[in-house]
Amino acid sequence: MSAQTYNADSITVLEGLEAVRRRPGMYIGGVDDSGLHHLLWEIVDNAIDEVMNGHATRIVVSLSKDHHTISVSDNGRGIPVDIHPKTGKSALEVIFTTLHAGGKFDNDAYKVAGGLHGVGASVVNALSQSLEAQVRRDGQTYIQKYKRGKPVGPVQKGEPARGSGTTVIFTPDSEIFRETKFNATLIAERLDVKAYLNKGLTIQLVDEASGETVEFRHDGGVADFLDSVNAKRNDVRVATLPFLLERDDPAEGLRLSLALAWTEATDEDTRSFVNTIPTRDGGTHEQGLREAVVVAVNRFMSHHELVKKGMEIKGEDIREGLVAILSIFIREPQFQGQTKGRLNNPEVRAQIVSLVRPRLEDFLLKNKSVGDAIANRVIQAAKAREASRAAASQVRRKSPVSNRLNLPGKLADCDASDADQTELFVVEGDSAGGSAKQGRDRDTQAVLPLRGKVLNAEQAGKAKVLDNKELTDLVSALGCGMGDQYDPARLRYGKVIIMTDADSDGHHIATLLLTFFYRHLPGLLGDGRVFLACPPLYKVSHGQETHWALDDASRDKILAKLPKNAKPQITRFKGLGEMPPKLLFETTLDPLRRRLLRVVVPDDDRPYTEKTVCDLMGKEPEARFKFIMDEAYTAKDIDI
Ligand code: 2B7
Repeated sequence: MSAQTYNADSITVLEGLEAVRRRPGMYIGGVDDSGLHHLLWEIVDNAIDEVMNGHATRIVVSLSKDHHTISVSDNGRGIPVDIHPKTGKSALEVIFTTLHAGGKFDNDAYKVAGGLHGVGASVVNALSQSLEAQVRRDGQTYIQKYKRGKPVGPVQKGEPARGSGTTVIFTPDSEIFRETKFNATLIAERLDVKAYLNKGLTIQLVDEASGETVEFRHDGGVADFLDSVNAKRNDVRVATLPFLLERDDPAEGLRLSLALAWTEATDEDTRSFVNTIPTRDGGTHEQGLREAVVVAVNRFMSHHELVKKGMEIKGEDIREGLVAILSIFIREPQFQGQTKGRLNNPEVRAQIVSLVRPRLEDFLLKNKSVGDAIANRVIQAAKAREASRAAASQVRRKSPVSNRLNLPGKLADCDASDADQTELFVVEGDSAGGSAKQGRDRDTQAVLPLRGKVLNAEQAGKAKVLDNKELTDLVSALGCGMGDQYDPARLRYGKVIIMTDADSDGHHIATLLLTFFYRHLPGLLGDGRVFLACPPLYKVSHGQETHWALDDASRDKILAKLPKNAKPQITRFKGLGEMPPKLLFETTLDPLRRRLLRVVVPDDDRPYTEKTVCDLMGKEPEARFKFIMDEAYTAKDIDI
């Protein structure tokens, strides 16, 4: 390239985009499935900006047959294409090829600075093997194509256009991403939420693979969103009437939509959004909401003298079972945290308190039966908290963690005490427990056999969980406490390995354990400490060769590889207990030979995870079984 065409400006441009390609994680979090979809969210968010500012009403997302290419269209103003006199480039090209191009082109109020501050388009372009931007403006179509972030040619005039808008078609780069196939279900869920948060917006999702088009439009806004969340969670509301608030205060620079309902659920589920960006880690707006709710309900309860003497009501009691949708629009959101999932604007907290608190209080006073139902729910929560505190202190007294003598009797502990080296096998049944105890490496491997089925922690309150011997034994063995008393520093084992039979009973027990961890020891999952062992189901012997198969499919694969007239011996293990200790060690316990699956909770999409746990722990055992089969085998194999 000659010096004339390759000027200083274009060098910085290339350096910028090269930096994105060299360290994509810095911009989109990673090159996994979540990073791949992040590209799409960036483009969709640019279209949503046009909607939020009142210039667009319609977005169409279209997935190609192979799901490797995606197109997004809006009917907004169309990205400007005029030439910037200094650079000699069109605004369109600048937006798609330079970092930090945001802001200059757009003085609109609610900009989705979802972490990338307007550089989304160029980041997506840099990480796409090909991208095409089409603009409809002033009766014309303008097109520019790019490869890996670099223009293939100048902006070209295309067909005459009716109306205005922007279309972006891109194919993520397979050199960058591990997997480049878009997930239609995940996309549909996200678009559905966007439609709830922008009343009057129509979003279409076209899947060319199935030929189906789904349309998302929710004129009921957050009120309908709350209904759908309640339905998906199988919530039982304590009062039929939800609290709804819609406010637009241009002077304060704040627009707010809020829907609240109290339910019989034992968790609190707040889904908050800033300029339609999910704020998974909360922030100042959620703080404001919490404060407003706690003060309003407290004042209602004391106004009607609903709290008996001697009973203490805490904020957490008021928030138990609360399901909330909070969507705000502000001018200059500042996001914080690793994944930019937390709102950091300090002024927002007080703005929300002063907006929500008096109106919620007024609502409760005017709808006394709703207020009473909520008050009863709060009192029930306070009583349950008291009961579980009493039970918890009992458990602690029974088994102080520092004292090995107080570990559960059926635990076969290991000799080492350094959690970096130790592992706890949680095993189904005494007979498998016996095999594991004999076969293990006593130095580093401990075994805790479970008798019978574990309590379903999804359907039981904390007090009941603390009453369940299998679970309290497990917590005592782990030593790290549970719930808000979880302390990773006291964890006695670095790996917690669930080892159950490879049948549906075994899967069920593993599921119940995972549910318990998810609800009461989420930190353990978050720290990547929970694993599933993979015991074989078949042994295939042929002459001197021995093969192990985890399931029918891998058995068939092994058999297919044997010589045509081979007569192999096939042993099917009915359960772990049938396996001699030495074999159990060789196939499932030995760190050098075994396969473990690490259980991770995708933090990409909280509602999705929640839904999975709900499905998983719903009435149908089939759904649970399917979950374990699907998730365990799609989980990454790890080699230890
Ligand atoms: C900061 C950048 C990204 N932009 C504009 C105007 C309209 C517009 C956009 C867009 C995604 C897929 C279809 C402003 C903003 C660039 O400057 S981006 N529409 N849609 C979009 O990206 N959709 C704009 C002022 C006057 N006229 C147009």
